Amino acid sequence: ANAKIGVLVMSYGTPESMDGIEEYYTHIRRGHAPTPEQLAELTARYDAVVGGVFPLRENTNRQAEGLQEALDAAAPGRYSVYQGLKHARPYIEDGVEAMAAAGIKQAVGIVLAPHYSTMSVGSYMSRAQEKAEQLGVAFRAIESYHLHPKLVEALVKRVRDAHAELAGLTGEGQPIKVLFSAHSLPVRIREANDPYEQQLLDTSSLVAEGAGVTDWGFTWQSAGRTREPWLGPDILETLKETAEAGYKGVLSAPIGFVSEHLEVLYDIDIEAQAAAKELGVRLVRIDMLGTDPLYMETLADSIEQASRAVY
Ligand code: FEC
Repeated sequence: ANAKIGVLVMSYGTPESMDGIEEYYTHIRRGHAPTPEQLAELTARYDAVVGGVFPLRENTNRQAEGLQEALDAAAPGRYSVYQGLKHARPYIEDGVEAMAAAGIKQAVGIVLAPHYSTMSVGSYMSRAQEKAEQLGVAFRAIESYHLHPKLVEALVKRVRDAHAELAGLTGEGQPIKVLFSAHSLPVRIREANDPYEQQLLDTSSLVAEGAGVTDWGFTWQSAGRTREPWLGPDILETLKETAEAGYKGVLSAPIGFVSEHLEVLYDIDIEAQAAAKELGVRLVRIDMLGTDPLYMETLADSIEQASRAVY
């Protein structure tokens, strides 16, 4: 029972360089290469925010290191952290292989995204589970941690701070709307009673309550470019309605994400920001969690609880 426990920390993954965008996009599309137009469009989005550097990789590396430190503080020597990415190297399967090669027999998996959907966390976990089974590693999945008190506390602080900043910009007495958001998914997740939407609403309402915010809503962002219907309304639509209702300030709280990457730096900071400007509305975004100790402790606590239950 005292053997080392492997911790597979999983994240979305990002290309390593501009040359890697096509391979990455093909992986996201389950082996179907994008058309030249699609590739050019995605490349332009990366160019607009990162100009050759992909912040998600560095952010995930830092979070994995921060988690190792938090685990070492809680239980010295007991856990060893490995990375596994959904759409880039080291892939989820590579992470499980690295653990097995190090002689690890018991593992816990956690995703750097707090809310569960069959199409998000569920698909990370089934890939990890399958590889672990092949290699004889016991694997326990942590499905969500969206109501962990420390996660909520970290988000409450960010909403409070950004709300105060925005109130300073819009001026005394101007109405401010807080818009929580997360990555949209195809509407068909509803057929399987997927908990994703409810979990996101639960986090939003706890954070709003903690921050003393009563005027808030939830909206989707970053819907994929496919032919099937995705969950809406999209943040660009919601921004327009909010402006039309007379709001002068919007606080963007993308609580489905935990670090700065394309879906935040482009979809919120460039695209939604431009739309807000056009509408005459001030838009301020909360800081992302990154390696906030409260977030690292959220992950470490969840891992400790899960591993104590089985190992
Ligand atoms: O910074 C970066 O390089 C990566 C940013 C990034 C994050 C992210 C998170 C999520 N996604 C989720 C679901 C989908 C589904 C499709 C899809 C497509 C893309 C494309 C890019 C992309 N995603 Fe992503 N996602 C990020 C980036 N995502 C680029 C391809 C171009 C496009 O459609 O915009 C559609 C797949 C298909 O075509 O069938 C579905 C979910 C999350 C949040 C949870 C998580 O982090 O796992 C859900 C970050």
